[in-house]
Amino acid sequence: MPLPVPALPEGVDPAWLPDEVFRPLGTRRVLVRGPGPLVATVHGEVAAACARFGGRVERAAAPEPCDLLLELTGDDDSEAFTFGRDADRTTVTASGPTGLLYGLFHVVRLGERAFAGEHRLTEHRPRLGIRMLDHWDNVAVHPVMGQVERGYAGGSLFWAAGRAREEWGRVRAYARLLAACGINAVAVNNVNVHATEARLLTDRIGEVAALAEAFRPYGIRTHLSVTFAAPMVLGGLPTADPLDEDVRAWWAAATGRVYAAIPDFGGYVVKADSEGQPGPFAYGRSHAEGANMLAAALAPHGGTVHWRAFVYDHRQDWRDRTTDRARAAHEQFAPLDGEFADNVLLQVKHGPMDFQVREPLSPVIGALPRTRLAVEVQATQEYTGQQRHVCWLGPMWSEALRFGHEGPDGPTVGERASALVAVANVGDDPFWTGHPLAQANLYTFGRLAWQPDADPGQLLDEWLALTFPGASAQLADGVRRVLAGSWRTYEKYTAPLGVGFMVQPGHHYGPSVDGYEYSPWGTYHFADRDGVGVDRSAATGTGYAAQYAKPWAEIYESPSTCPDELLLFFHHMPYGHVLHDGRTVIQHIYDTHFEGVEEVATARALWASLAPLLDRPRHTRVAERYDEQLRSAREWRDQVNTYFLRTSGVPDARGRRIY
Ligand code: GCW
Repeated sequence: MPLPVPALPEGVDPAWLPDEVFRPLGTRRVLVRGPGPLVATVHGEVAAACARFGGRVERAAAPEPCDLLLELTGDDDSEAFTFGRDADRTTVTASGPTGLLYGLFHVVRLGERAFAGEHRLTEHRPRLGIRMLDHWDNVAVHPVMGQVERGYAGGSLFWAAGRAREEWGRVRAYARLLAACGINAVAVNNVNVHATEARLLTDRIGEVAALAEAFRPYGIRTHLSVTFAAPMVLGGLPTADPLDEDVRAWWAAATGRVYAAIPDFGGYVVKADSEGQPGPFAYGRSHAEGANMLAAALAPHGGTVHWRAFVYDHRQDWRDRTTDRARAAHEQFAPLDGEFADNVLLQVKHGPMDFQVREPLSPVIGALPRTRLAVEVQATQEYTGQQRHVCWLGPMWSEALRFGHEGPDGPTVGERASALVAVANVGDDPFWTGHPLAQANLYTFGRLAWQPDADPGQLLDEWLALTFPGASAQLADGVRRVLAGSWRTYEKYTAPLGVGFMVQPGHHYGPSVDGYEYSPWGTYHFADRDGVGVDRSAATGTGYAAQYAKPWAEIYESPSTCPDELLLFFHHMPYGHVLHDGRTVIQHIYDTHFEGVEEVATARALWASLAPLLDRPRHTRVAERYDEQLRSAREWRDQVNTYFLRTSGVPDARGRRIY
């Protein structure tokens, strides 16, 4: 029986799966062969397309003439598929059911091209086995963080005011969108696990199981964020010491019950000893001991621990120049290499700080060759405009994934990692992502997780072709132009040369140059009348640069070889220092802030010109956000430029207005 395609609730945007993209497939004769529930999903997709566009779907036992054959040839857990076409038939085969599903969406992406000419038989296989979204969704509304921590797209798709939201159709439609860009894992609650959320592990596991049921037909495994203190807060034990036998038994039993409810459960996500969350330190145990205890509970069931490496001191004294937040994760984790169990993934943010618009690659990624790694990026735009600004992050993620941490010619991060994880950017907003153009971030993330060395520009084009099927050249070109350079534009009007955190504390939106300069969270620019930036060299600074392997340790150590865009992350430089591009540091600050605002104004005008080519709700939503983006960009420009004019006393060489 075909599984019916989930219907989109009234008014909800189809994102990159509008009906139209199924036309090429839906007008043909399609044969779907193979048993099992995921084949029923594929069958349902093809049946819906054919019902709409006049084609025919068949489920024959033996091969028959057809335009498209989708065939499951085995029953393994491979996600790979082959695609090819001879003179008159297109064929997709897979030895595992999820592979067939991905093969179907490959055909959808190709559109008419899948049915034209001949295609040499090619195999397609995801580079990363876990392609995951972490939802920072709270079950109960948090008094400060709301329903979704750092959420800019409305409420949670999963939870509302303390309980499961039970809009299963919408969750299934979401699962379908995720599968279409290759995502295969979802964590359904916030890594900051509050009291209500903690119980999802035990007496409320049924709600998680219901979500898992909605995700399963699209090949997505469900994960849960758990609190390290669960044996105490849920089990009534006096300790959560990972080496205590009762604690270990408690986790083993609790995990057994999770698998009884959700046989294909993915595993746990854990934020421990980080920003106030409990962890193994309280018992004098290491992160490896903590992670391995959970790994032991999950191993008999095939589950994985995502143990986050986001560990640093958030109670620093700004007067103490020896503590450097950037160093913290490497200090904690590098010595533990080789100690983690096989089913532990150390989940590392791509940069050493916290999802700023520009950071170097985290040195943790190169420091644990014997540890499996998950690299974490942030699709929710906490520090990149909060989905009020256009900021397509594809190029930033791609740079991180293509970075050779042992040197430009060595293995890349994409080759080194076992998983790619993004903090999700969706909510119950009709456009899913608040800003309609932020859908491109979610799509690009999924596709990069499948193929980390993909050209992000091509992925953007792919997203465009699906989201705006049949778009005129003017529309496609316009949308591409407003997105393609938007990350660099955002960087220009916000944070110069690798300085981060010049944001308003707490909510992190809008400029505040000194917002974190004297705070316990520990991030500084150290601007004074002579210069700006953080000396992280080994020779005279915090020593952070030495956490990298060669050649990076040497490249970052010296201002003469450090790339300009990271100069102030690694060095405290005089305002008059001349960059590789010939400008002084101070002139770079002024120029980029003026340029950034101009680029936003240009993009806004370009968007306005697309009005006749787009549906009203989408165009209006983006146009309104551009008004706010332009206002905010001006505020950034004027605060940053004024701050540095006052601090340095150096006038703008071009005599522009600074306040
Ligand atoms: O960036 C910080 C966010 C916190 C978040 C934390 C983390 C979930 O401001 O809201 O907490 O990172 O990644 O754990």
